[in-house]
Amino acid sequence: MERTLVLLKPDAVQRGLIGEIISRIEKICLKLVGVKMILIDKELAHKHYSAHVGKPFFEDLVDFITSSPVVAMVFEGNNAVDQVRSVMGLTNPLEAASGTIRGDLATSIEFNLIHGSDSIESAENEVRLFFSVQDLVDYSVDVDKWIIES
Ligand code: D4T
Repeated sequence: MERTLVLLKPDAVQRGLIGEIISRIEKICLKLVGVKMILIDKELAHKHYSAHVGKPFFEDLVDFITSSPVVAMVFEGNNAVDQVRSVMGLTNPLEAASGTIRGDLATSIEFNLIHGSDSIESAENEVRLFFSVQDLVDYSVDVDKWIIES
């Protein structure tokens, strides 16, 4: 079953939006299989954002993500990667559709509340970066038969 990494960024935690954002993801029938609150250190931030090294916003991005705790989560379900990207909305909240997390709640491209893996390959790498195998829980829910395509 497909899994994806979600980070509720420091602005989401500081603004008291943890519950609201988790609720929106639960409502699209993705199952939470791992969760922890952590303070990301510079080393982890550099690894997580390695694709952005050298870009003009890289240092600000690292400063921001290490500035305050984040909630790291793994969600599982059909097309989990694309489903989360869809409910997140576009990177820039000004371009994100109404009804998406960023479109409704985020304040700027820097303070855009949430990270979600952008491909199945990055999801596998990112889940490994933030969670060990024993941190993730394998369980079924009774509504699976209404959710999981066979
Ligand atoms: P993340 O990676 O946080 O899920 O965001 P996206 O996948 O939607 O967007 P991204 O990788 O292009 O950007 C990563 C991160 O950098 C911030 N950012 C981005 C920024 O501060 N200024 C910028 O110009 C861009 C493009 C926002 C998200």
